[in-house]
Amino acid sequence: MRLILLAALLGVAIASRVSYEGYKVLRLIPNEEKLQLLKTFRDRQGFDFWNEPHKHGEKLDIMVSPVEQPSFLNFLEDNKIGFTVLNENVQTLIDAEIKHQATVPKTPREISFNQYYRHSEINIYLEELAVQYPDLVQLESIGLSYENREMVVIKISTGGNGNRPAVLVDGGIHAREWIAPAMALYIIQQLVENNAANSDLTDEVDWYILPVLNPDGYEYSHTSDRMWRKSRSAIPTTTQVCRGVDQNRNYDFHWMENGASDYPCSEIYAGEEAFSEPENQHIRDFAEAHKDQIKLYLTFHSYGEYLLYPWGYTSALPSDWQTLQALAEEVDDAHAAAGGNHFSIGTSTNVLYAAAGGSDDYMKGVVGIDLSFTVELTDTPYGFELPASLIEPTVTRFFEGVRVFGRHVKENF
Ligand code: 0X9
Ligand code: ZN
Repeated sequence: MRLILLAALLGVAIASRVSYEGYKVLRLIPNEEKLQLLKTFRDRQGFDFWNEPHKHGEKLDIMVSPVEQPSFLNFLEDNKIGFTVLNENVQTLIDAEIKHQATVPKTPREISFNQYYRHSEINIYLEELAVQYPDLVQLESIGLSYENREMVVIKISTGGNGNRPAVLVDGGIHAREWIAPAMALYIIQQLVENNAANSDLTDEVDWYILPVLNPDGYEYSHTSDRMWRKSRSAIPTTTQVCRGVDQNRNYDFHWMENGASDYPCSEIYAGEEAFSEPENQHIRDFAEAHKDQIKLYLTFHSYGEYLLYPWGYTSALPSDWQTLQALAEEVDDAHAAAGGNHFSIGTSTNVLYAAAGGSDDYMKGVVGIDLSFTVELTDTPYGFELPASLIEPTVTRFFEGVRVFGRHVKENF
């Protein structure tokens, strides 16, 4: 009887997840004219652009539902748009991931890099570090998410009373980019639990790290829809069907000018107004409160292996672009020396696409943190569905880049 009940409950849990059975990911390399045609599919049901339409000559990955595939394939043929199939069935990967997550053993209050962690587990780990390393770690709750999850910044500092230069790091602004919180966690683990080997990064520099900037979306991507990107807010008193805001279009700097949508069902919906999202308000207030100290801002995303710096709202270059470019190149070299691929480096607009209202632009343009970078980790056919076996190689390699960022701050401020 119990077993039947359990099976029924499990059935409900599985049934309530969005299924990606038969969804394919197609990779296209459209020219400018074909790109314009493809953009018309941007907000259509059954289509999910895994990356924004890039400049021509760049790859564009689109996930297409089984229902839409026949007509879309005809469209591609009619318009002579070539493609390769990056992924035959997204659900196969998701099923493997769910199984792996359920079977790999978890040690309470410890962290490893062979699995992804839930938001509550991440917070428990941070609390444990604060207990174990009281001289190195302090926690600050910066506020609650829309669904009342506690957002905790870990401060890693060996002294200096808040007068040392600092690095601000966040991950997980986009829910489905699971490698981003994992990267933030690895930096935390290395700076705290492995401090003896990394003491040069903390002897003169403080670190503020928020592993999950979109906790509601992150949890939703674990429990209900693996491909969720946005926050989970809803506009009260409306019959709005689509929830969530793209938090990386919601910052108050040239908001909605470029590469953002005012349509609530769009994946790049910028929100009813700038800073409509409480999560973004909290990190903004935190950055403002520590702006004299913070010299470098790093925000982790996936995927595509891009090292980006402002601006994302315009193709114009910031006056100090050469400093940003040189530092990114040094980071890239360290990453490559550790066995990683080379990143594409440049401003968001010029290397990727224009998109205003991003956190990187805001931290530089409004808060005044000159050194501001978006890191798009990994470039594999798995896209966001990065198997857990690839977490460790990804985070250990990029940690070599993080060292370069940390040393730069140490040596220049
Ligand atoms: O579009 C984004 O927000 C980022 N790419 S992602 O595929 N992870 O969604 C890039 C953001 C770059 N920065 C700005 N456009 N400001
Ligand atoms: Zn992202």
